[in-house]
Amino acid sequence: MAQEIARRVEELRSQIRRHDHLYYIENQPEVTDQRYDELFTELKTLEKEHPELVTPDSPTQRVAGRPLGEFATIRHSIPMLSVDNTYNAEELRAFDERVRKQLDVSDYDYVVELKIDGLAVSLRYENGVLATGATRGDGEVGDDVTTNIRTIRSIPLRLHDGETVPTVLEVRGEVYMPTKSFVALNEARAESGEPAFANPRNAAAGSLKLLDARITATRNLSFFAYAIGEISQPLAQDHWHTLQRLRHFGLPVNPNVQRARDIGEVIEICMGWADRRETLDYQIDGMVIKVNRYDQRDILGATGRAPRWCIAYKFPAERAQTVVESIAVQVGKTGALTPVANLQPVRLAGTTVKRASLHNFDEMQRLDVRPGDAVLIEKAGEIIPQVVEVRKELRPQGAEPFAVPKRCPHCGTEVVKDEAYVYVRCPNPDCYGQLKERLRYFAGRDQMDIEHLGVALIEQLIEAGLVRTFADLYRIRREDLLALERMGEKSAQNVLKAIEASKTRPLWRFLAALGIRHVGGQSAVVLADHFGSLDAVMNATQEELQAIDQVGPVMAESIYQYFRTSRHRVVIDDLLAAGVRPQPPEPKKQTGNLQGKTVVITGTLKTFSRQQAEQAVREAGGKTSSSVSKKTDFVIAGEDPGSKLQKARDLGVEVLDEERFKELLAGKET
Ligand code: 3BD
Repeated sequence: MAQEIARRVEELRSQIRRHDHLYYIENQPEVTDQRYDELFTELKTLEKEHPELVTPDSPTQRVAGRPLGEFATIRHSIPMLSVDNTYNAEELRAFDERVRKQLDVSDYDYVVELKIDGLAVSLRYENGVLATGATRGDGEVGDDVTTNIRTIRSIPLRLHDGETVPTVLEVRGEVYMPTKSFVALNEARAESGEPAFANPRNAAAGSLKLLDARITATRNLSFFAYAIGEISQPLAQDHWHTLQRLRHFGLPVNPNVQRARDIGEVIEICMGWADRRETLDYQIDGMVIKVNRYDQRDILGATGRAPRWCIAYKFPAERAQTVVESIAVQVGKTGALTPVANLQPVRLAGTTVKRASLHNFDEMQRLDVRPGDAVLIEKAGEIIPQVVEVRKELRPQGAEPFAVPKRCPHCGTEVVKDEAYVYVRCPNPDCYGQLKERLRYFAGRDQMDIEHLGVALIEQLIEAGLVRTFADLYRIRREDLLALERMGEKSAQNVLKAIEASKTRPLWRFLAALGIRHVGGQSAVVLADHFGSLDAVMNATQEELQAIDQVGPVMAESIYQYFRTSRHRVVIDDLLAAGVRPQPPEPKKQTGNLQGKTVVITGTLKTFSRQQAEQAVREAGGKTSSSVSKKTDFVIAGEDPGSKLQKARDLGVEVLDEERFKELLAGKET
């Protein structure tokens, strides 16, 4: 029993980590927020019942959503908190009970806002001028996306002067992509063979975190303000009037914000919007309910990471019932076989759905989906439909479980089961199905970005026997192309030009394009920046890889093994021989205030966890060490510092308190 629980805890952790990675790093979530919350809640409950199982690396022990690393970072002077979720009226009433009990009065009111499906950001205005824009990140530290923020037309670069603007005004709000732009963007992506964004939030995040702000400018992002962060003098006594003031400064505040006198009104407003959400030209995924008065907010305070004066109500995801006509097996670029349900077409949230992902065979068996079953489907973040429930009471007689394939449906090779990753895979590196997916991915917009090389052409090239490896693409001749159906002179030229242009893509694109398991675009950027050259990445040891902040043991092993496989070495040599020259990243400017300094941290700090403090040192260009020596430049001493402080004094090493440390990070001279 105890063993079973320990196993379940580990399983939950590994699933949550995987979903975190898909969500935060790759921007490609696989499950709904609700499913994620379920996994997280189950883990939290088990850990509470079995505290001996809690480990420091459990997902419950940290705040998710670290910055991605390709931008400079900004530390939020006041942390950006999260909001707890509720899913029904009963939970909303329970929230109100807690508020009433703690306030011990009945004269309080709520502000009810739409929950915009976007990305939280912080905008800092200094003397009325937009100084910086940052993503929420993990709530403490976010990415500096000022250049991209400045392309958003609804964000004023200068606040209106009609009223006196505070010297420092940090506005928090949501950057979002209007539905029309979101649909158009996904259509364009589908046309060029790129994966669709799962929801407007991912589209907004993906667009805001582009390294090239010129592309951000084409994405038609917009913004709504909903809170203030740091401020030099308060704007009002309550949230409602603060929002009015922000509006007067020329900041976009959502016009549908409402005041409610009690929880009954709150619930009425929430349910009303659940039905009317289609009338908006942006997507909302719920409502946010906030106690209005600041003095009352102060009484309520916050638990760890969410204020007690605020709660989100998440709309139930739209569901539809239909029938599984058959289950098909797809092969991915790394050979993973995934089951897909072919459905009787059904309307769901604005589109007709014919297929739904079953993710993997474990998930298929967990749900017990069988051909012929009546199922409920739901759109994960509004776009990718998935089967969430089987109506077993409606199961037709004789509906048999779908057997996990023993052979690859494309090449017939016997499959192998990958215990750790719940995937069944085709081990044949020459499998036609895999080859097609690998090439498609290689040429995709987020990898080598070869324009005009879509799926149809890739299929033609493979079938004509012209392409079997990545490098073959670079050996295609004009007359090869002209021999293909539907290929004119002009198109052939365009294709050749696009292929030629891809030879000098940045190293990160090259690394991403190889299709190394667990390495997506963001991880590739991290690897390229860290190692600086293809050779260095190829020769990195597992320890060196794992020492990188955003590389976990699974990714480290995957990368290490990839480059130790002779077949992959051949692929790379072949690409280089064909003239591909991945461009090393531009060296980062060395401007940190702790450049070249060695720092030892001892004792407990008030505003940083140990990890955060170490990260701050690294970001400022310094190194941390665990022991004090003559080479130590500074010792940062928190509360209960212990023997390291004494050692520092003995050796004459400079000792800084937390305040001094923060000043140093902020750029003040020592
Ligand atoms: C919205 C926090 C507080 C200022 C904390 C009360 C969690 C995303 O329209 N108010 C809103 C919306 C989001 C908010 C607050 N009001 N926080 C709010 C919000 N009308 N979406 N959020 N966020 C924003 C978050 N993001 C990523 C990971 C974890 N949490």
